[in-house]
Amino acid sequence: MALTTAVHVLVFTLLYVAVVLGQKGWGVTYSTQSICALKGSTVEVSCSYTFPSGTVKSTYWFINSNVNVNLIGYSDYRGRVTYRNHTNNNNTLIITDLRQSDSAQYWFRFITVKPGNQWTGTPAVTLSVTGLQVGGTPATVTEGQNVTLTCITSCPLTDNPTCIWYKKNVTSQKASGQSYSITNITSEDSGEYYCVAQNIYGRPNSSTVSVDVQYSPKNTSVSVSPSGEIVEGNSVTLTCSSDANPPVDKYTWYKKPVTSPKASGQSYSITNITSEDSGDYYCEAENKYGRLNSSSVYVDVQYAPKNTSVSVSPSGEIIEGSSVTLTCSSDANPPVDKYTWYKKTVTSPKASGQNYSITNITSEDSGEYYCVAQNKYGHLNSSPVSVDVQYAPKNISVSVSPSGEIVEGSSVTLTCSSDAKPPVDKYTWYKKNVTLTKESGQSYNITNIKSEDSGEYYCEATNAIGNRSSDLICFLVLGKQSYEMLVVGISVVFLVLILCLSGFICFRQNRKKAPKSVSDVKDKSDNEQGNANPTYSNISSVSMTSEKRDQPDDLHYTSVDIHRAKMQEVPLYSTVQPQEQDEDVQYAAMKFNPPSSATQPVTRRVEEEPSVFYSTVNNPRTKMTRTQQGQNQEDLNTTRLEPRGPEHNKP
Ligand SMILES: *[C@@H]1O[C@H](CO)[C@@H](O)[C@H](O)[C@H]1NC(C)=O
Ligand SMILES: *[C@@H]1O[C@H](CO)[C@@H](O)[C@H](O)[C@H]1NC(C)=O
Ligand SMILES: *[C@@H]1O[C@H](CO)[C@@H](O)[C@H](O)[C@H]1NC(C)=O
Ligand SMILES: *[C@@H]1O[C@H](CO)[C@@H](O)[C@H](O)[C@H]1NC(C)=O
Ligand SMILES: *[C@@H]1O[C@H](CO)[C@@H](O)[C@H](O)[C@H]1NC(C)=O
Ligand SMILES: *[C@@H]1O[C@H](CO)[C@@H](O)[C@H](O)[C@H]1NC(C)=O
Ligand SMILES: *[C@@H]1O[C@H](CO)[C@@H](O)[C@H](O)[C@H]1NC(C)=O
Ligand SMILES: *[C@@H]1O[C@H](CO)[C@@H](O)[C@H](O)[C@H]1NC(C)=O
Ligand SMILES: *[C@@H]1O[C@H](CO)[C@@H](O)[C@H](O)[C@H]1NC(C)=O
Ligand SMILES: *[C@@H]1O[C@H](CO)[C@@H](O)[C@H](O)[C@H]1NC(C)=O
Ligand SMILES: *[C@@H]1O[C@H](CO)[C@@H](O)[C@H](O)[C@H]1NC(C)=O
Ligand SMILES: *[C@H]1O[C@@H](CO)[C@H](O)[C@@H](O)[C@@H]1NC(C)=O
Repeated sequence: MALTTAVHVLVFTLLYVAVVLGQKGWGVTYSTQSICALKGSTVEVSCSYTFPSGTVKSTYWFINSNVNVNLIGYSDYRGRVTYRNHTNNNNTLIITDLRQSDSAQYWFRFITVKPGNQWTGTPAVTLSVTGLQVGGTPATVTEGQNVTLTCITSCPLTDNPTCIWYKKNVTSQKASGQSYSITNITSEDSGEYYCVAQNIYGRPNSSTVSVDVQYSPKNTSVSVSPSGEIVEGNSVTLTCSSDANPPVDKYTWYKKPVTSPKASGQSYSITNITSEDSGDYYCEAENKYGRLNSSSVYVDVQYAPKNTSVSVSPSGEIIEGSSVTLTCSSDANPPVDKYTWYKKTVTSPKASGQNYSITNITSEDSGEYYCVAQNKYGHLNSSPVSVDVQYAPKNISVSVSPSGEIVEGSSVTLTCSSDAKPPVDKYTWYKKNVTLTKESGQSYNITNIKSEDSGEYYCEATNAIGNRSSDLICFLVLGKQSYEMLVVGISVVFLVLILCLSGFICFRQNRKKAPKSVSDVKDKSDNEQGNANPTYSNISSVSMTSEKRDQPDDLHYTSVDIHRAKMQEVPLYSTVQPQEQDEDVQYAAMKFNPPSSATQPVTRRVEEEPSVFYSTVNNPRTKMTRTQQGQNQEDLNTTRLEPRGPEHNKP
């Protein structure tokens, strides 16, 4: 079967078969009796003939035992047959482009001039025309196998032609030789192969053979459709593709980090996708030769901010003066690109940025805060957090009950009030600078009051943050008998006041505003040194005084003293010197109620006395020991005067 014999002809290796010579010297000798030739090639058959005498008239070849069919004129062989006459009674038949149908028996016949003298050489020459075939292809070829292709014919060829191997659609030759071995075959070796038997008479080719190299999945990959950004609510399809032969018959989907299958099928669709669907997806492709996982594809589901919240740092209570940072956090994809801060009830934003810091926080900063987180898909408000600024007591004041004059033997209640957060948990009462240790409630009761109880009182309010003291409240206890004098005193004072307001009595002071703190007072005092001289407006109190005057200074006057450079006091005097005389000391409670409270560090007691307004009624028989100026009033009836703030500044 192998291509071991010559492709075409035989002419040169004639084996002159002993031919039966005809009677009387007639005979034909063929060079061979049997020839196997390749389809498409050329065959030559020779013979020599003998005859007793005479001259040969004609020679020809015929087939199919039909002596009347000269091959030259036979349509099936038209153009493909040539006879070659040689001189020494030698003849050759040449058939080109052999066809399978040329397989037949071929006879040579010659005729001499003498009629009836003709001869056919028998037995005939047998010609077999065969196709070239490729053998050796296994039923299935898988990658890594060794495959040998062989050029084969159905009968032994008489020559050893050169076989050349070609891959179809690839024009260059792959190899030469009867066999072609492909070791460690790969998918690229798939294709159609044929061989060509090359010789001088032609290039007969073989039929093609298909080599189909099968392999397990390769290059498994995932594609996402639609491409581009994926937003919550979208539908997304993942498609698995893989190069495999035979094609993939099973796809399995996984989502990291879970290793159990999530779905099967070449496509995996997620409708109404949510942020929980974000993650790394990959697929496994499988055919009968194996399986392969793709690399993973990250599905990034984007969404508007969620779970916006505010945290406060430091946590715990917030004390006035400290710093607080509010931090907004939100889950968003892409991350929040804009944070806005609001305080409830305030419509305009307070700040922007993820952190909002309030330094030196004050009680006005107390309130509910929230933030709004925004990315390109939307925004979300946090729920509000409350910032509750705590502070030491402020605006501490003392009220006296009952109001009005205090007469010996009556009862008085002092009540301390203040603004504090958390609320005041302890009140301490002082008389002058002496602690009234027994009394620590918000109210301080004095029953059966005596003149010794006169004095300056103040309270100190304490909460968890600190403590502060009220201004002094001074009250004087009136003797019972001086009540009438008190009435007179009050009348005088009111008169004086009315006169003042009417412009008869003028005084000026530059005190525009109550000092807020001790240091403020000092500053003001320094500035106002030049104006610190007392201004007196004296009037003759015609209606109130009698004709008799006992003393040179027995004048009726209202004095206003804004001297305060040294003592930080702003006393206002209204001094009336009546001529009546009473033995008893006559006091009226005076409330010192300057507009501000001490704002010294909360743990320190305010040493300086605050502004004090005095109104005194001069009484020659009594001695007012508690005078701030040490001036020459000897006898005073002091009455209560409620300061009216700015009104005192009016000319
Ligand atoms: C016929 O002639 C050819 C060429 O001369 C020669 O090679 C061949 O041997 C001859 N055949 C016979 C049978 O004599
Ligand atoms: C293929 O041929 C190579 C080299 O001839 C040899 O090493 C290898 O073992 C063969 N493989 C198989 C599967 O026969
Ligand atoms: C070879 O080429 C022909 C035509 O050019 C085409 O039809 C055929 O599919 C090709 N075969 C291969 C295996 O590429
Ligand atoms: C077979 O081919 C594969 C891929 O080209 C290669 O990795 C492998 O080493 C080869 N094996 C042999 C035995 O040559
Ligand atoms: C073989 O040769 C014939 C004729 O030349 C041609 O038609 C055919 O396509 C060839 N086959 C191949 C596989 O090349
Ligand atoms: C793998 O597959 C992708 C898509 O199917 C293709 O673009 C790429 O060229 C392939 N790579 C290889 C090495 O085959
Ligand atoms: C593909 O991944 C899955 C899950 O991790 C695993 O069970 C399987 O063995 C992997 N397949 C291959 C071929 O590695
Ligand atoms: C999509 O999912 C959300 C949350 O699960 C749901 O509220 C909404 O109705 C769904 N929309 C559709 C069209 O199914
Ligand atoms: C804090 O605020 C108070 C009142 O506004 C101010 O007096 C004080 O100087 C501020 N302290 C600092 C450190 O800014
Ligand atoms: C009270 O204050 C006066 C003068 O301001 C002072 O001399 C005295 O020592 C103080 N007493 C106490 C107990 O602090
Ligand atoms: C003080 O007096 C008021 C009313 O007179 C009374 O309600 C209060 O309980 C008294 N406080 C003390 C501490 O005695
Ligand atoms: C050889 O040639 C053929 C045609 O080419 C003729 O038909 C034959 O008659 C001829 N034979 C001889 C003996 O001349």
